[in-house]
Amino acid sequence: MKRKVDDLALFGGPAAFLRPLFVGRPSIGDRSRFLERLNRALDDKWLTNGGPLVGEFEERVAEVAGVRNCVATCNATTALQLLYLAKDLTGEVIMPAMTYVATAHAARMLGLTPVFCDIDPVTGCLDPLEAEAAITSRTSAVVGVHLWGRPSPIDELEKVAARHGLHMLFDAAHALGCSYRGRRIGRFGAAEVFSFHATKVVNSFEGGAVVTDDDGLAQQLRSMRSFGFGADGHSVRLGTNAKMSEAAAAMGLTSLEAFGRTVVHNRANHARYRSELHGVDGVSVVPFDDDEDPNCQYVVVRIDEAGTGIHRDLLMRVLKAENVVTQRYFSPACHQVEPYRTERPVTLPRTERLSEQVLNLPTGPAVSEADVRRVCEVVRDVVAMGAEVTDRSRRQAGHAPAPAGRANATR
Ligand code: T4K
Repeated sequence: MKRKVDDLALFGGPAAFLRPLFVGRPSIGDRSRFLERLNRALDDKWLTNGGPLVGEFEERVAEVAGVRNCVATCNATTALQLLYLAKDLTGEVIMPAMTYVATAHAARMLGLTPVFCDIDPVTGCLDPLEAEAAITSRTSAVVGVHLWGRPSPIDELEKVAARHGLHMLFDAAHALGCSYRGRRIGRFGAAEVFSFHATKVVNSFEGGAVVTDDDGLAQQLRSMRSFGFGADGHSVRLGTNAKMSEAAAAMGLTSLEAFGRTVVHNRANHARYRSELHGVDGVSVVPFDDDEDPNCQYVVVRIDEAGTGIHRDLLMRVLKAENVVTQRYFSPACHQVEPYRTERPVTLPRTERLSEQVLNLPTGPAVSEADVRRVCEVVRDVVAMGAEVTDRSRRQAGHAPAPAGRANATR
């Protein structure tokens, strides 16, 4: 227990954990199964270019998403790019700024203009009214992002896109296995994109996939991920090298086998965080709707300095010193970073407020229930002396302490 400021590791006390706890520890699954698969690929001397493991991985992912086609790629950023290209997007693309910068960069790299719109303040997902208000004669698509695995307001966004003749696409990087109104994420819009990065709920080292029920689109994407080759092995369209390797698929398949267990574990961690942090002033765990089949790969808390007396960024530093390594998904938001803040300055009040408060706490298979209890204990202790911690940190940095009663307003 941290009773006084001096007990905190940031100010010289012993760290709460001997080894760091992380947000994005990979879910590896049964290592021997992975090595078996890898050995098979090595024995067969077939490492990439349409190997059997990638094919099997695509089938499994398509099953999980309840969709006809899965086109696996080397990462999700490239998958987004291929999809934008395949759908022939032009001009402006509407999207939330509360997302990983990859959603926007994938568009900008193709010469498109990401147009950032504000979000629902609770879910953090794109607000359909804001999206509709941002449509111009140059708009070609709306890209929804299922932030932290929470589904976007899909029906409403699809209606907006249909009313204006726009393409509707979804960045589902966080949402494998999740659902929306009883339907699996993966079948919405023209296509959806998953990420299988090492930090994701299912990992293939690096990896991504476009999933779609549109057979023609899938065929086009398969060709585009492999230099635009047609059936005869000659280029028939513009393409690149975006293939997933057999080694990546071996990891993906193994991680996917553990997916069910991982989700059960993540949900238990999430529930534990909610109960342990319930009633802590200024700290609220962002809830998931159980009907949405959340994979709970992220435990997101909002830190409201008015209640905690300590700013999110200082809390993050305090926790890091305790070996609790948190993340800010997503802060700064996309419109606050280059090249967007210079190219197209915009103010998004709800995004900025959420982005200022958001903090992701460690979870995943490597984080046990006991770890969660201990992390929460530390958070409770720090918040109980939040104003004092803030003052100490200011003094350490050579600033005057906050005026009495105004500690909340300082960083
Ligand atoms: N759309 C959305 C909405 C996304 O969130 C992302 C990616 C994409 C698109 C693009 O997907 P990809 O092209 O990457 O497939 C991480 C990931 O690199 C990124 O994939 C992910 N979103 C984003 C939310 O998180 P960082 O910069 O936070 O990663 P990093 O290296 O700081 O790792 C985070 C934590 O994970 C560390 O504290 C330690 C732990 N970790 C990380 C790695 C790489 C491990 O324990 N082992 C590892 O191997 O971006």
